[in-house]
Amino acid sequence: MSSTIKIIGQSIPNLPWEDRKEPGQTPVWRYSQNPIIPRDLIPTSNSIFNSAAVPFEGKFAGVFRCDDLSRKMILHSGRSEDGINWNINHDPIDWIYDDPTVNKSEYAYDPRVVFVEDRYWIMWCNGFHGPTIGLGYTYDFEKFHMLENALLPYNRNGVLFPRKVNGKYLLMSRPSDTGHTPFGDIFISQSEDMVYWGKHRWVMGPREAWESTKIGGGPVPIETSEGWLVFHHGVLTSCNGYVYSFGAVILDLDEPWKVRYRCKTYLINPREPYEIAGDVPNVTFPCAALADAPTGRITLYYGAADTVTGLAFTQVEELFEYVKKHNTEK
Ligand code: BMA
Repeated sequence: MSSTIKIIGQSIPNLPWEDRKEPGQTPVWRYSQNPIIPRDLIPTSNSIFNSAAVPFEGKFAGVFRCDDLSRKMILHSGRSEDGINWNINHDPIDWIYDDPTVNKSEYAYDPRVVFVEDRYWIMWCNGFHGPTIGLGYTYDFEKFHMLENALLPYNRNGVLFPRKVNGKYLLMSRPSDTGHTPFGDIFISQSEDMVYWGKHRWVMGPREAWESTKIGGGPVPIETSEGWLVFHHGVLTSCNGYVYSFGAVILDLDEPWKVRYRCKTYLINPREPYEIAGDVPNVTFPCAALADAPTGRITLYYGAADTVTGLAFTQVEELFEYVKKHNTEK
């Protein structure tokens, strides 16, 4: 079927994929073999979740949140032939940095990875007198360079766009507090050099019940002929604690702080056993998406119950149709 909505991006012929087996309530479905990454894949890991994968040299590479057995949150790199079965380095990423002040990283979690211009950029929640947005890069997933934190504490869910827009790099973020933040809107900051970030723009705040406590960016935005496709997580505070689901919005291509369509319903919410039971029950938290332009297929990596990692799939045209049909007016 030829799609009227085009993904502007690369072809990933070996995209991890599984056709939908039965109809569902939303246009996103889970991989039948979930979770793809068990909590103890490496000897030192308590849990491996909220992690990022990208196509790399015809295969796949990624940066993984591996909380260790002392429950420290640490980033490790990994490689995969098929995007499903991963070899994660047993040693954490050993960052190269110029200014020793920069390496004051008390903890690191929830990485995102994106290829921009000539290298793979990594953003994560970095402990620097409170959580903020860490920034680094690699060319080869062997050597990793850490730069200055992009923003001041307190901030989480830093997500770079895959290209400059109107001459500026764009970074989504979610200002927060020191703890389990009970609020949160998404903003976009702009930079000419990946060092100084300003011209902050408000994008959106919580709206529907499933995301009524706070929202935050998920995978790197996907460019399409109709706007930037952004998956975001949303949190509901139930009488039993936080519930993390995820949904989607379509942002304006030239001014991405303008929301074109916003899906009223979640796309995935915690309901499978590995999503509702784990170190933090009831969490589905996407941090990466692979988009295959020729077919419109999108594969999402998401953390489940802060313990393991799963895959979910969608198709761009079906997704846009659903988002537009369930669009919420401001
Ligand atoms: C958020 C982050 C995520 C985590 C979620 C649920 O504040 O710490 O990494 O998945 O809480 O615990």
